[in-house]
Amino acid sequence: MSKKAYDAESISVLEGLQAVRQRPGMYIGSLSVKGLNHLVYEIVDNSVDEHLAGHCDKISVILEKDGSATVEDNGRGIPVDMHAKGVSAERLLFTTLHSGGKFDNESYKTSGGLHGVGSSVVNALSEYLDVEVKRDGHIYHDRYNQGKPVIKLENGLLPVIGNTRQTGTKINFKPDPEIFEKTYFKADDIKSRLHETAYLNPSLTIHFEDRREEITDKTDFFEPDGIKGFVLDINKNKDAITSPIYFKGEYENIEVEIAFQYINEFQENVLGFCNNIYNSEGGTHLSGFKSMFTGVMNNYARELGVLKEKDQNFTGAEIRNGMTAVVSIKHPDPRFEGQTKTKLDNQDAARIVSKITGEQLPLYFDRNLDVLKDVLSCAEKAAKIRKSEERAKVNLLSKSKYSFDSNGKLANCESKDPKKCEIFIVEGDSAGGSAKSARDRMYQAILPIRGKILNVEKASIDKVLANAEIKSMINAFGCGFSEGYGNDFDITKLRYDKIIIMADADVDGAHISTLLLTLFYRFMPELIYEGHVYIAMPPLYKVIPQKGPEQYLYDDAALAKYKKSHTAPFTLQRYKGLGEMDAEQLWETTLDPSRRILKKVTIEDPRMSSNVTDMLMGTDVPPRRDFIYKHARDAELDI
Ligand code: TSJ
Repeated sequence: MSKKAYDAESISVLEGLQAVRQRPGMYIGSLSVKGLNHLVYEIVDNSVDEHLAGHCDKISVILEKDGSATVEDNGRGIPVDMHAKGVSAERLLFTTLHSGGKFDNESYKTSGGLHGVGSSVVNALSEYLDVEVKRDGHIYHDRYNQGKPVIKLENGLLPVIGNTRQTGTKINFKPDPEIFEKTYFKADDIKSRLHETAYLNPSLTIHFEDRREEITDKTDFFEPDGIKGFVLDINKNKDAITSPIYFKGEYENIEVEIAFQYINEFQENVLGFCNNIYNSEGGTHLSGFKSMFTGVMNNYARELGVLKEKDQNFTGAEIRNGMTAVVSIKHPDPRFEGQTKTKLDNQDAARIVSKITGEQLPLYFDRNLDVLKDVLSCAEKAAKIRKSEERAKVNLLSKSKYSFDSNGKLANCESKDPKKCEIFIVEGDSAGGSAKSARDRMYQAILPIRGKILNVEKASIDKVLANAEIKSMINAFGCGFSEGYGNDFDITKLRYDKIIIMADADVDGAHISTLLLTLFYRFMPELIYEGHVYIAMPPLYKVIPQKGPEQYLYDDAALAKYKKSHTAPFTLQRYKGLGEMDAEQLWETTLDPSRRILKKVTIEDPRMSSNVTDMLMGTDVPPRRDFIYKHARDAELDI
């Protein structure tokens, strides 16, 4: 290529990265912590590819004190030799936008998680990115600022900064604060993703270090038991009915690995992965597994006489009642569809997962009849519940379908425009009364509930639906409810944009909030996924200085701060509960959209949140306290 042609090429390359900086959201999805963490995953995935290609067994991820991240592997090292286009292959990798595929056609495509970004996108969005490649006896160095190379090449080749017998790649990059709203990586999320990667790659060791705080957090993730260990980990605090069962197989270049275990719970948790990427919307691998599993188990149920001639087959959901499963496949050419492009779409994946499941399941169950019977009794339990649930639903619908608020406690708002309306779920009749007179009647509805609502984690479906407080919430929201075996929930019918939980700022209040969140999470999860659920933050204190304005303080930290900055004497009023505030105070502090503080409830990782609900509602107190403490700090405030 002539010098001129190359210059033209490099200009268009820079324009490509400039486009990434101009519209970062298009390439990384989110500019908050989620997108920030994604940069790390994107880089790590390259090393995992090198592992899948059979050349790397160690990856290290370090969150550095200066806010940068270092990812290092012991693979072959990114090729640094001159590429056809007259520039080091490494330069090309970091400066060209590529849509998957990378430049190696033998390795698996990583399919690029949520948004298919690559190393060049990370480079474009980094204040700096530093590269060290160890190969051919040398250590090569390269560096970029905001995606632009800062090192001049000699004959198109990278400078050598040392010699070594080792091979590998080390990247150190600092997300650009001009691009990202937040620049502090969330270590817990990164750790849990790395742990997951370790389960999916049982011969890979991933070292993690967080050096940002005084005490360095160091962990090695090495999971030689693979996805079987993953299933055990997901179920670690559960009452197991079977041991984890594992099988694998390969056809037409598609590798399939499956592990599943039954626990004593009325739900299923089946997770799908393709080429190490979690498929939150599921896909063909899961449908192939599920349909064959249902078929095989119904055959067994007939053979064993668990189902009599007159009985209907078990439904798939009944057969998976209590099942936790991980289905992990490796596919040479995965395709994705769905709203977030995380649903596997390849038909051959369904066929081959189904085939392998059909071959392997009987090999196991023919020899383990006790386990088979335990699994079938889970399905029988589910079928029984379904029948009582159908009866309960009929009752609920016939009693309350046409009465908007059957027990008359809802003080509805006047507007019928769901986008503008909010509903406050208020604990206690007296606080409910104050809230009713304090509210903006046009847009704010008040639903008082009495005392502690039912813990739905522990109750059967007919009890849940018979509960008056729960019924009045389902009626007020207007969308019905969903449960494992049928989905009658319709979010488009939601009557309020915000559902605001208003409970006292004490332990009992926190308990009521958790009970409500559990209810929503189990039966109306879309409310949370789509960001409609909030927690009101009533103030803990009011300070009345001898001179100057009165002020509400929302937590102890705010009080400490106030004490530091105000030395003049003041009276401190502590609110014990919402009931202590009069209507005006309640309006000023908790209802008025321009002054109140709301915490938006979000679920960051659906894989872990089921465990979280469980932990919050379980009997174990210390982890719950830690959780509330930790999340109180990083909850998103909607002010
Ligand atoms: F994302 C990235 F590019 F920044 C990056 C790549 C980051 C990190 C931490 C590691 C890597 C990476 C790339 N590790 N290992 C590799 N391997 C290759 O790029 C490679 C090496 C040799 C050959 C070959 O055919 O000889 C092919 C490839 C793709």
